[in-house]
Amino acid sequence: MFWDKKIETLKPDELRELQLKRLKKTLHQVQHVAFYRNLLSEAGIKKSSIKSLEDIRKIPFTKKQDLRNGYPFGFFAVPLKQVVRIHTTSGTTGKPTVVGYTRNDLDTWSDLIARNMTMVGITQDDVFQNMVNYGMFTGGLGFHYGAEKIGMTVIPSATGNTKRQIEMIDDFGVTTIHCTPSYAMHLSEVAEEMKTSLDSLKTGLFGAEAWSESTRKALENRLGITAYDSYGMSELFGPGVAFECQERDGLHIWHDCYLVEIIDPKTGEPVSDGERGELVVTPLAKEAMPLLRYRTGDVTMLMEDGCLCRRGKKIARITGRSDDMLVIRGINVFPSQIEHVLLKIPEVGNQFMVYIDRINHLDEMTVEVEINRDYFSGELADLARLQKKVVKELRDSLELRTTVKLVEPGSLPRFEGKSKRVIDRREVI
Ligand code: DLL
Repeated sequence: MFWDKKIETLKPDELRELQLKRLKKTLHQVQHVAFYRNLLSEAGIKKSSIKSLEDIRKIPFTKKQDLRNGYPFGFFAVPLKQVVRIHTTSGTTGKPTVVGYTRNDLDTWSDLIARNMTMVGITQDDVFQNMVNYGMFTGGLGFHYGAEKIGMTVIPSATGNTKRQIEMIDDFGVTTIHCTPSYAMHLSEVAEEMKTSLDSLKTGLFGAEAWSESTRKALENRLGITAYDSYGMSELFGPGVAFECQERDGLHIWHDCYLVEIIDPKTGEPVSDGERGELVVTPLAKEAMPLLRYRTGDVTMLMEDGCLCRRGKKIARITGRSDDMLVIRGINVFPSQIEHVLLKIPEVGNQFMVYIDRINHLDEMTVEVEINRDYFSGELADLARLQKKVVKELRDSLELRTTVKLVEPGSLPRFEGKSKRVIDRREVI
């Protein structure tokens, strides 16, 4: 099943030709961004330097930190009046990374989502409940407009109130849901408690965080659905970058819109198909915020085996990160952000530990931090107040609820070498 059959079934040489044409257009587009003008001129790259797709390797990488340095609109390649939507990414210390979209970008993005959903047999006959955050997170509006484009009946239920979500699934005859896999597990448990079998459900689309085959099996059994993995990131529009087809063995990545490389994160050199490395992507159809060789930080590989349904290499499920970014309930968190928040509170010291667990299928983050005796009395009432303050500061900055435990000064481990302040006890694979 195809949303855009012509483009989804391009022959390899036609695809390469289109990719090269779009790469050249992207090189032209990035000239409107000072960062890229400098980057390309310093690397001695002119338009004529890029004659083939392989020549892309001459271009230096773009990193998340570069985007942060450009806050807020430094990476926009069009005047602000042509930017019709802004999203921001979670997971940065201080200011977030801003991503912008022109009207054409929004159209391209919703087309990609429509391709994904059509690929797994979803049609305008389906009723779709979108159970993710509708704010700055790209998962909400991204899926919303893709589903509307197909003509599905869309329920923008967003997050929270699981019982109400379940009632809506039952009352509205929802056939397709979208959420994080961990929320889907929670939903299935609450449905069991409510003794509701959610009979109308057929399909679950899950992404924004890593999940395993055993979670897939559990979700399929508990919810009576077929579950598909969906991958994306804000800097590459959002969701819709790669998606499983009905084979559910690797994700199709839309090669006409994303030029993919897998590199060794240490050397920056390409790795062979079938070998894991960091995914590097050059978007080929972005107007407002074009990027060159963007290092996603996500670890995957190009799969050697093709697929019956579409041409082009698939990528394997994301198995981790090449940096220290954590994905907790779909929200990106860097340990440095936690440190940043704690350092601003004088009553606590700068020694902390973070534990991440999966409790009742939901990610839970516990932060242990030492009390700073110089600033803090240690009175019981003050202790409770301080604990609440740390929870609030962390929530305001990370947009994430955490459990905070205040501990005695000197009781947390000290590190001589590289510190290991985050203990991730979730099992992914
Ligand atoms: O998570 C976009 C998205 C929304 C994808 C809804 C899928 C569904 P960000 O908030 O910018 O965007 O986070 C991007 O999340 O670099 C990965 O580390 C992680 N991630 C996203 N999808 C998957 C997945 C959205 N299917 C970051 N498996 C990425 C593993 C994923 N990790």
